[in-house]
Amino acid sequence: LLHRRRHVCGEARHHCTLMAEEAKKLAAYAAVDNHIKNNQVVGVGSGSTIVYAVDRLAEKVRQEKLNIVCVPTSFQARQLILQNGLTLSDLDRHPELDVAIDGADEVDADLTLIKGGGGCLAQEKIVAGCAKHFIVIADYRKDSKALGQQWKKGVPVEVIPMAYVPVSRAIASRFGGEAVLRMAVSKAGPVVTDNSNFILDWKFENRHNWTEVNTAIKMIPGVVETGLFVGMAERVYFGMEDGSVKVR
Ligand code: ABF
Repeated sequence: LLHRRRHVCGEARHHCTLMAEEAKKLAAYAAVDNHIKNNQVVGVGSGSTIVYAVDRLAEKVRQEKLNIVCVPTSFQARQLILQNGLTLSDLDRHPELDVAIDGADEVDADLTLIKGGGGCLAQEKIVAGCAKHFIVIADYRKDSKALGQQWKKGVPVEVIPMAYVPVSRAIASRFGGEAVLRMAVSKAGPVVTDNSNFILDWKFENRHNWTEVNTAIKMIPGVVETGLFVGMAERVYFGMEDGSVKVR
């Protein structure tokens, strides 16, 4: 039965049971219902969980005739906004957002996030940084006491292509572990971000002070952004296996 209920969702990298999909939807709907109000500028995240949030947002806009402007965090988010008939904008026209909603790969007890498992992180961090409130939506598998306990693929780091080898060496020599160039599923070449950069996945071995590590990695020449979101998330909605929503 479990086998039959398995399906591929969002991106090819994800194989989730139906339960996880339902949990994503629960979290997304709760966040939109609690945080979206009329006349807001809303940052729209990337990934598979945000798809449910945009569905709900579009439904609310239609039913309640809300005036909402959306700023995307990726090409995928831009397409979602357009496909759902929502109003598309950008940071030129709306550099201050009321709220940004986005998914995450892992959330620890301090609301520090790992993001970028799906390849989007730099634009996500920019948009979240412009928002008065940054709200995260996730299923129960992302809920963690300490980073690395749930998400085993490491911290994504977006790098300028010519710098990926020196950046990888610098991260490993300074913080241990290894920082591996992310390859496309086809293995034909590296994953290329929306900003035409590469991604290193830093598989760390120890517990770290994430504020310090994030700052130090960002200082390495060639690093564009890290997938560590420290002190940014205001609230996280987890859709749980039992059908409840946990808010942290
Ligand atoms: C993006 O989507 C990424 O930053 C994060 O890695 C991912 C979460 O995806 P999903 O909702 O599919 O788990 O926001």
